Amino acid sequence: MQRVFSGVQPSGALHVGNYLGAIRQWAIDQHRADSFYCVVDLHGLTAEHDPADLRQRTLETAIGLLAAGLDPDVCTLFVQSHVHEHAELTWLLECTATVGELSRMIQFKEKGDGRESVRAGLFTYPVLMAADILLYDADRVPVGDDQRQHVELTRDVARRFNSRYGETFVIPEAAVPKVAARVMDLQHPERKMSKSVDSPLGTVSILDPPDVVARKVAKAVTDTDGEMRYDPEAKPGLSNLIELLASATGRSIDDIVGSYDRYGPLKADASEALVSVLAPVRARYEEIASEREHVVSALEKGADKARSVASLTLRKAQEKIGLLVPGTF
Ligand code: AQP
Repeated sequence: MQRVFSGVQPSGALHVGNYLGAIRQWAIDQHRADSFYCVVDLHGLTAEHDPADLRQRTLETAIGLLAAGLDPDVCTLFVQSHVHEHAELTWLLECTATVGELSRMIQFKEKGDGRESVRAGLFTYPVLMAADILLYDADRVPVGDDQRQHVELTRDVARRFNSRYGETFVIPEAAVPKVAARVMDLQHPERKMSKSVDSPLGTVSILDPPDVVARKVAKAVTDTDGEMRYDPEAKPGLSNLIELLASATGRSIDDIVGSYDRYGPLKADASEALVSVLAPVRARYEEIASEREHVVSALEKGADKARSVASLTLRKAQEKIGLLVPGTF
């Protein structure tokens, strides 16, 4: 059976980009593959954060994932810091990755913006992500387009480790959806929708009530030429709405482009489609949030299962790289 791994940072409220670009697929994959999903709270330390907020958001993100359809009796859902092997394997991989390849990571360049005060963890974060994936022998990593480069790095580091120290890691593949792989901010369609960027009208949370979704979509920035065309370069705002409608309904982009000649009706249908895709998630969120003990016990069970797999991979990697592993000498 194929193994799947993916994670989400508790860096803010989950948005439709996270849901359509990644998490919706996770809920499908859990029934087809041995699936491990993780709230990557250690990644949440890479930017300015408030400790109490991080704790709260970690729990809320886990509730969001359960609301989005992850079933803890079917998949393994856990919090990254509950499995210490993630941090330990990271060191071995930091001694395998190079400064040159980490310097080429687009997300570091964008988020770091050349500032000296940026946390070192933001620079090495893709190595922690490589450890997340490799610990579980994942064949496939369902992610949005922004994480494609990090999965590529994971592959390079795993191949390098395997060729220097002997077969240790499974080489994973990124699985990126055909549409909605990079949902753009509704107000600034030249940049992606982001949890950590303050854009109240540009970001649609998975918990936004229908009237709020409708207002945000109605106000979405498009263009003035009025020509119905899918062209992410020249018409990013309109193309984003077309992709949202396609992803939420399963309709093809060509079909959508051929069905509208004005932006207004397209916006109305996109907002209706988003509202209906998000309705069950919103409804489940309230229910799950009121059963806190259930969430805590699901996460504990998930961490136990994750640890049982991760500890074996870590031990194998420690032996291969030349550490004197207790019990083996
Ligand atoms: N705008 C997006 N469109 C499609 N997919 C997206 N993802 C993120 N943003 C979009 C995918 O959601 C999964 C979880 O994301 P993450 O927690 O790893 O965070 P991120 O990729 O850094 O993006 P965010 O949500 O915008 O968070 P911040 O603001 O903290 O950077 C991933 O599979 C991601 O590809």
